[in-house]
Amino acid sequence: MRLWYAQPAAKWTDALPIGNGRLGGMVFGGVEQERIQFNETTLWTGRPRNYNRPGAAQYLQPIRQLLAEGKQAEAEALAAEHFMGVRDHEKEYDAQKTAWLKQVQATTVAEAAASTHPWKPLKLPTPNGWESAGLEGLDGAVWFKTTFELPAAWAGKNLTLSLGRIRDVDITYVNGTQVGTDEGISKKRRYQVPAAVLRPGVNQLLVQVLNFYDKGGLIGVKEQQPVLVVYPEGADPATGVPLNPAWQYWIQDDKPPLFPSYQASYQPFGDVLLDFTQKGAATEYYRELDISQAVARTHYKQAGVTFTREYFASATRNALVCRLTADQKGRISLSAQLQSPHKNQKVYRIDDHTLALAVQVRDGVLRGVSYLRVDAKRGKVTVTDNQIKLENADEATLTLTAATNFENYQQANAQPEKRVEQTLRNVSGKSFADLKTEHIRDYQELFNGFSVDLGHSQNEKLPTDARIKQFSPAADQALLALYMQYGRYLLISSSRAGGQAANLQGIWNESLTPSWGSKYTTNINLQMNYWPAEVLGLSACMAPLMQLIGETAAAGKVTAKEHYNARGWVLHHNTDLWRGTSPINASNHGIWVTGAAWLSQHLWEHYQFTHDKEFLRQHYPVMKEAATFFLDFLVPDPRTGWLISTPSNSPEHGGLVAGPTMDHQLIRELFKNCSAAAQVLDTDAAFRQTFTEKASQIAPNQIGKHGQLQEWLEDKDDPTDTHRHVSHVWGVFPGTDITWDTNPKLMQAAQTSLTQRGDEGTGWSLAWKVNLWARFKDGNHALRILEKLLSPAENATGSEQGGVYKNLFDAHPPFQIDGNFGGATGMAEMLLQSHAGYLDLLPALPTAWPDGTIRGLHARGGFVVDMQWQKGALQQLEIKSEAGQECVLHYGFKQARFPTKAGKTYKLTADLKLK
Ligand code: FUC
Repeated sequence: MRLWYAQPAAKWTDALPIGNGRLGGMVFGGVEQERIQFNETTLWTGRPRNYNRPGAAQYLQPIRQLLAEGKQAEAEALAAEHFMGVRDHEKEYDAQKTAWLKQVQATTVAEAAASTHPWKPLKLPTPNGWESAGLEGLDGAVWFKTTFELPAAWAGKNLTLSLGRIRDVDITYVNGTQVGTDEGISKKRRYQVPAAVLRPGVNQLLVQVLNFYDKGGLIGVKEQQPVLVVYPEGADPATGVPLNPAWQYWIQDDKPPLFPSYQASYQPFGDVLLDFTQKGAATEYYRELDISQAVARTHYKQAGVTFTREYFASATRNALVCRLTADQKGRISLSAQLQSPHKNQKVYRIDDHTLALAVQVRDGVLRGVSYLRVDAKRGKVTVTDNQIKLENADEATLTLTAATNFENYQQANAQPEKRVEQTLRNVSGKSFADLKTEHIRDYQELFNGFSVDLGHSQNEKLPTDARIKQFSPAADQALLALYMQYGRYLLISSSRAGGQAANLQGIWNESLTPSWGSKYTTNINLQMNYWPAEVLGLSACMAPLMQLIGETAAAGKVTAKEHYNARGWVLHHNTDLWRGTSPINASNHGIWVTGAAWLSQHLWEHYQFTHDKEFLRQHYPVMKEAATFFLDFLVPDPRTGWLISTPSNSPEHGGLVAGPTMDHQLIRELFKNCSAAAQVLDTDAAFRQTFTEKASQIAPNQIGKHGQLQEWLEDKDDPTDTHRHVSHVWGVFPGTDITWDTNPKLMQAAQTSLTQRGDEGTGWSLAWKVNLWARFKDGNHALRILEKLLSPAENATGSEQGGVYKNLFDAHPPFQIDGNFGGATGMAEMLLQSHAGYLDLLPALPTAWPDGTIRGLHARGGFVVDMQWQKGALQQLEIKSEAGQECVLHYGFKQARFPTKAGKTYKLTADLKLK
């Protein structure tokens, strides 16, 4: 239950995550300097606004018509123009951009070259943008300069200058003459430099880069190809002369107009930096994250003194707490600072113990305030407007709190100062020991309900990074058990009642421009985040998702009306803090109509796992409204007469289409679940009838010419296509549309489809495949994919692949947390399934897990299962009934059923006989 390392974190994905659902911290554990990068769950860009395009609905029929006529390109073009949601700033942007360009281009190249500007050195290229070289969040006009030496033999020749890819625009000058300009991140800049421009000896190169949003600068090229070179026109680039690597840059203007954005991005908040007075080498270093307690620790010896730090994120107090101790008195001396990547920020003194950081996001209405308080045992504390100084203390406790002015998705009028003051008052006077005891008790209430043991090996003694490097399922079963528990740890840390739902990075993000905005992608990723919640006993962590569903249901009602003239609610493939529900990005993948259908499945599943009728009564209207949308939206396919979903998309694959298989599975399941829910609640008899009828008219799953389950209405799948999304097998997992019992032929076809897609993938794609192979009941195949999910994400060449970082964070790449959650769920799915009307015990047990014990697996029907197996065979079984439902069991060919009483535990033999 520990992740541990023999050295401090060198980068963010080495650092150890702590969190309480509202605050997240990444602990680096440095010796001379500690860094705790932190987040607050409501600090996002953006603001409450209308995301829907007024009048979009009038284009629905024409788009449908074009698709029916087989004119996909035309349909996408029409949709791009009239059907996508509204971007923030889209109205004013063009005029502002023109004015800004005029202003930054008024500077001549001669003026720009002046050495009086504050030029600074930079190593180029910066493959992930200049952000990765420390220019975090920089957009604007930036000049770059360097030189190159012209070989005498090239005199009189035209040259080619190769600069690689540049974000977003470059205007390139040699010796003051413009030699090229281009726009777009995919273009590889290769410019002709006419002989007449060149000089013997040293030549000057200046590049003005205009970056409007997101990452910026000279980003090189992905494949091996020399860039930042000059060579004679037509010659082999490899024979070229490299540009002088001593590049310099000057930020001419960092305030371009705000770029139009469809949705908001999750933001970092700041960093706590502790600079220790004690210098010198450390011995006996280790740092760890103990996930049984949710406490991180750093430990080392320096100059004969043993130093220990402990950190945790208290949910009950909403604070990050860190205590520093030493085994000798008076040895703790440090200066503590607060920093932030936000340009708009201020650090100031609050009182004799407290320093504050205030930040304001550049594009949006949210601001945040964080207080850092230091309480020391003996020693001296001084607070100035930029730091807290601590001298010669015996020990010290740091308390960090943070809050924003976010009130709810429609209002940003809260008082962050009041919030942090209140939190600090709440903590003051409490001893570290009491806070820690309280924290552990609170955390373990959630964490302790589950345990897993899959076997042990020598590798367990290794530091976690070494275990990852040496990982194979046979060599280290315990790393998989740790990974499973870590998924639970991460969910508890990033998703608690009162906070926001876990986003693409859970709650941890250090970048102002995180990939995909670190928001909520609803065509797989957000849902995957919550796959472990029910089965792994963390139902309580669903609360923020339930809230998100309720709020997107309200917002999505407007989208249903504006875009489809339909009743009910609709959610497309993304949402954010402000609950955007309209289609975003591009029409070839942004128009996907079944986000609400998928989220509604989580409501029904919650009921299935808990049999909480009150919950169902409360949330049934949201399910029903999601279904009502489809009553209006589905249309008969002109060819077959089946009801189909059009326009839509098989997530991010194949463009805008009529009738993707996934939609039909989702809608069928939604109708079925609504009908079942109405029956449980004894309501809406007429509706039930409609749902049942309509469900039977929806286009069925079809088997195609390659034996595959068709991804689309037409039989056009490419069996060599290894696209990461496997949307059409949604009905196998997480759906229940296709099972071995109800339709073995379709199950076989789905398996063929998955085989054709292959075993590789991004992190989440691998995780999905683990669950799917578990449902196919092929445990060995599932384990092979788990092995890939746990492979090192960073390989020797520095490039990244799907797998895990040193801190066991999942790599898409980059870090994306869904794979952690999906992977943990997949392991549960290998050991217990309950979607087919019974509890299926050890349905996909791999041969590499001959012996094991698992306690606290949850099953539909409100059952909690403890199992022990040996040599691949079930030995002991205990089932607790929480809801008093009849218990139906399958184990291989054995079956049993018995009535249960709520609250009672039943012991069974391996033959499924009640003891
Ligand atoms: C979808 C996926 C990507 C990524 C993104 C967050 O767009 O296709 O792989 O996971 O969401």
